[in-house]
Amino acid sequence: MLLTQIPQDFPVRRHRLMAAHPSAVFVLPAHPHWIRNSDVHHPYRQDSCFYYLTGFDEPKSCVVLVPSQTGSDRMILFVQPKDSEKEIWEGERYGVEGAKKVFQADEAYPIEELGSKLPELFLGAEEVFYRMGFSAEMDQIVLTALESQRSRQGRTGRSLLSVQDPRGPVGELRLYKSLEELIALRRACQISALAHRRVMQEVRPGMREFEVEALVDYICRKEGCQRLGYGSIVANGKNAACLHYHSHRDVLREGELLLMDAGGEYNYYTADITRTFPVGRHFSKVQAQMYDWVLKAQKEAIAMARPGVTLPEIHQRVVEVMIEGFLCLGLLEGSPQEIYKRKQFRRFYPHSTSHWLGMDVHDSGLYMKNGQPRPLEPGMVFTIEPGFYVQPSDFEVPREYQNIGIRIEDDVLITKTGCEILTQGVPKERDEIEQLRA
Ligand SMILES: [Mn+2]
Repeated sequence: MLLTQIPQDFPVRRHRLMAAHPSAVFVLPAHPHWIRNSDVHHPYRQDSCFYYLTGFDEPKSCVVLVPSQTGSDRMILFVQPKDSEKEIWEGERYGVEGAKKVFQADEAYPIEELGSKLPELFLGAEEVFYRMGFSAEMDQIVLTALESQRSRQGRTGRSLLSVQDPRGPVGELRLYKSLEELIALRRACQISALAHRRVMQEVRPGMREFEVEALVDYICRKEGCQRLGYGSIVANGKNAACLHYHSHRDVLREGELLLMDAGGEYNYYTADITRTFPVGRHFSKVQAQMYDWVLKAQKEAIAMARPGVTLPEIHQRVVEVMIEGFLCLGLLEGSPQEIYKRKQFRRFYPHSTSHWLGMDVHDSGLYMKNGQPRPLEPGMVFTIEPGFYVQPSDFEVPREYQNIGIRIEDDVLITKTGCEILTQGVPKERDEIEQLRA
């Protein structure tokens, strides 16, 4: 079903971007539609930066943002033209007219005309934002246009065009979530929390990991998510020690823990939640001990999240708590300072604690600014996800600790005074989880 109108957020974002770069031209192609085999494609999802600026979700298109001397920047959309024959197969298109009428493009052309129109659009610009290496075909079009423009512009005394990655400036905008974005993100988080909760209630020994994967996918979509924001991780027992585990063919066994990392995507914004719970009714004693250290680290990290603090500071505190846990359980020996300095904690906690979250699960935005970790500011959203993993190959660990991987992950929004946990709706206290499992 085609839209007849889109929200005003999109033009507002474009104006903000162009106001920050008044002599730049932005060229952002749509995400390629990857082929799975022969003429069958993978499901399509628009590139996040492209969507953020346009709201346009068709493949084989390109947006060009052009400054103007009068101060009113222009959007030119290159799109797939209407084609009744092709639309029978691929679905209805907006076409050139729809690009102008619905998406408020100042001009729109068939995508085939990009190469011939681009040189004139570069006229008067001082820099071009284009992601070099996007695709051989697109690189060729942009490079040819740049070269033709450079050869003309050289004699005018104007600077030659430099090329930069648009994900820098667009990512900077995306890092601070607007009220409209937060509505979508909150919804994604609520739905995903509900899905985690239900999965926690429904999982039974003997189910397959991919069955659980289908269940979380179903609940998220049933509740209004268009898709999941990333490939879920559903890992029983020792599989949880593999951080990006995806084969999902194993069977859930009584007595082991299930780690599920999954998040629904709502209107292009995704949640990112991990919970670890017993496949049976209860945590074993060792599982509970390990779980409590992860939970303690996670809570301390959340308590630290407020404006001015940095992600490395939060990570450091998490690592300190986890080292205390590894020492307490007798899994490591020595002084905490030495273990920290030699990074020996990485044997059981090999990843970092946080990443930005938004349209992409690992969202855009620089982690460092002027060579320093950037202080958190209101509007930033990120994950807090400490873990504790015993690798199956780590035979030096006592037997009862083997085959266990635990992670607890929530999403937080930095507010003026602290943070708001967006994924409150899913329990992480052991007794609450065991209640659901009963
Ligand atoms: Mn995550």
